[in-house]
Amino acid sequence: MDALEIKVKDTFGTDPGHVTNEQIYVALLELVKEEAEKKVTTEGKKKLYYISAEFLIGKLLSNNLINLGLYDEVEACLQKYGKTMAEIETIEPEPSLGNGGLGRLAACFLDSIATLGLNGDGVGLNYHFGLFKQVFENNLQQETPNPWIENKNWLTKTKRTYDIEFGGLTLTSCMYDIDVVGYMGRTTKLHLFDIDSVDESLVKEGIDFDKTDIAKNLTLFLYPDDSDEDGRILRVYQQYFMVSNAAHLILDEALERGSNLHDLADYATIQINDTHPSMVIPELIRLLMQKGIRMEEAIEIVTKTCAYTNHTILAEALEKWPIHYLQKAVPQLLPIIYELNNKVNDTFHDPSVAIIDAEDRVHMAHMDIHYGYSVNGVAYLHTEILKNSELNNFYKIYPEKFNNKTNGITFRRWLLHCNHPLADLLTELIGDGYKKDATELEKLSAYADDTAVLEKLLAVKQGKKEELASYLKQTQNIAINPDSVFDIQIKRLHEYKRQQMNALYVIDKYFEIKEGKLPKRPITVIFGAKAAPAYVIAKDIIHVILCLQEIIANDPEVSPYLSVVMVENYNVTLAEKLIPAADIHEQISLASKEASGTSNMKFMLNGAIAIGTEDGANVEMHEFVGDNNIYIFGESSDEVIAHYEKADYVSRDYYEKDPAIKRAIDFLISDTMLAVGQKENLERLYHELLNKDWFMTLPDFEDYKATKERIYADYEDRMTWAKKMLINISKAGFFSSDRTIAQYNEDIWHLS
Ligand code: AZC
Repeated sequence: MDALEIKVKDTFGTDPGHVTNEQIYVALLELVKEEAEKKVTTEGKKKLYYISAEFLIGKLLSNNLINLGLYDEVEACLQKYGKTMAEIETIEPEPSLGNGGLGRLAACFLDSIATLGLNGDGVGLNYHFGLFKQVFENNLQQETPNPWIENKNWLTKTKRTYDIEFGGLTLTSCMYDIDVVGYMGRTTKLHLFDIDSVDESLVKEGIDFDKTDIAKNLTLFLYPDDSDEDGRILRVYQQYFMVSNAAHLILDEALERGSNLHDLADYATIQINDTHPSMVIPELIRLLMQKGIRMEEAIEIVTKTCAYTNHTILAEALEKWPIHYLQKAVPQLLPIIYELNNKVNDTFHDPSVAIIDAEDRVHMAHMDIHYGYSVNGVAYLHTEILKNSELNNFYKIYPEKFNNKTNGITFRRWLLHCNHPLADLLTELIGDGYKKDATELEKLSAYADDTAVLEKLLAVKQGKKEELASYLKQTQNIAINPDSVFDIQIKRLHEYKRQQMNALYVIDKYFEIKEGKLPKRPITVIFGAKAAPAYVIAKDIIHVILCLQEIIANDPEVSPYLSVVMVENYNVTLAEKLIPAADIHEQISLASKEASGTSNMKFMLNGAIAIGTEDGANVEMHEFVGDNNIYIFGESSDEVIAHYEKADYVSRDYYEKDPAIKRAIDFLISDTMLAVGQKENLERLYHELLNKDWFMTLPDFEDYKATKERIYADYEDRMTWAKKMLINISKAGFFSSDRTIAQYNEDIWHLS
């Protein structure tokens, strides 16, 4: 009997043919948990704690089975009973414990930590609804709660609890664990802290709730709306709850392993993932002092233990908390933060590197840099920008702390799990060594001119396009033509990522088609994105895309040649369907603004070709694949930075100078758009682009358009295109998170 048969027999007293899919899911859940538990080890003196507000883990079942080496056996067993893993998978809810790249990166990193057998765990929060669920109504985004915790799930409640004190309130935490199974490796833990008193019924209309009742709302949502002060203070409560629990856990485990706390840095290293966990620094100092260590020494110990990763240069994303928020939520930290600030001021006498600014705000990143031992960016260009401009004053003080760790993705989820046919083809051609050592993908380049292989590659892509088409039809009632070219942009909605530029291009194409200039092959432009609930312009951009979708679908002159689709509630599960099906992927951020990007790597690995700016990790991709295998356009990051410095960009000049731009922008408030859209939203975006356009959509538009024409034309030479696909895949090895994590370990963590 197979493992699944035994499990079903033990649990339900029968065979898999006589139970429901839900019951099979439950049996597999149990099976995986048992197998994962067998691989928990805690070897090594030093342990890594990766603290993050987000862990965008996605569904876990298939991935865990793959990593345990059980997938094929289970799939074969299911087949015997007329079932498939694909069916079983639909039962699993997707936890949305993250928002975008930062959270997905944390999840990929845990997979690689486990795979490499490193002694490290993740620490975060157990949000009951995670990020909101997106629904579209009247071409507008609405937000609703996204429950994911069911009776049977991946969480295991542990006995670990701490009393966490806030100003005037003490809450008792409980720790839940999710096993993270490495690929043929060990199991690490994702520790998610929560409190028992959270009350889900607090959430009434949409995602609104009483933001002041901390005992009931603390872990309801990831990123609760921060457009008012109560919302922002709630975020401080959340962050402190996360790091205070983490700090207690770290000290307890270090003591258990023999530390005397003076030598904490030999037993623990903490990676602070963006600034959300930054309060771990003063909290650890506070706890060490409680245990009798003098402040000076406590500061020294913590500085040797904490390392900080920066994920963005956008000023608004670098957290600065007003002192009075901290005074309210975590008054016990303030004396320590004041002291940390005084030391900085006494040493450097430079307000630009102070922790507390003249407006009484605490700069979390500044605290991380002064009181951590490593600062890293997430792609070559990003780290250079940090060193040379954004954080230059800090770089001058601490050049030795700065280092780059170009992001990576786990090839288990983003190839083995999401694209079985491609993984099989690769194995057939180069063996399966690439599953453990991604650099082996290079071997594929031997087939760059092998027509039979190129044909197979195209067939795999076509199969995935057809799968996506039927999936979207089934799940969202969206019809797309698998014989069209799939041109995909999926990522958080943000003006710097310039979904609006893609939308303006769609408008331009719409006019060309109306004028009789028809594309050689129909084009399907697919978007997936959530906008932060309080980010008004981002929601306007979604509105425009949805309006275009409706207008074009209902225009018989245009719809045979062009269609626009915005998938609803873009999440990891959808990404797993969209990425293998993509022909072209859009990485069109304003140069200098995208720290790295990670969807670019996932698409590349799945044989899609990028159109992109020289930004983030695109720069490194470009270097690897060469000019012929990526479509680069637009101003360079130096040019963009110069515009900001000189403040010389005037969007209206472009509008007046370029008739195509004028036509596209005017269309936003045309009768055609107003017939399906909301005047207020459309006019707001129109004025924004015309009078501000802070992320410089218009200067790159002409080049973008020309490059799109080139990429669509090149797509028609199918063999040359397939060769580009193959070269992209063969060069993707560098972007494995196994490589990234090995580098973190070698340069920062030093785990044995
Ligand atoms: C993202 C960056 O925008 C993206 O470029 C990067 O690839 C990713 O982190 C992982 O490093 N940032 C976020 O998702 N969120 C924030 C607040 O920066």
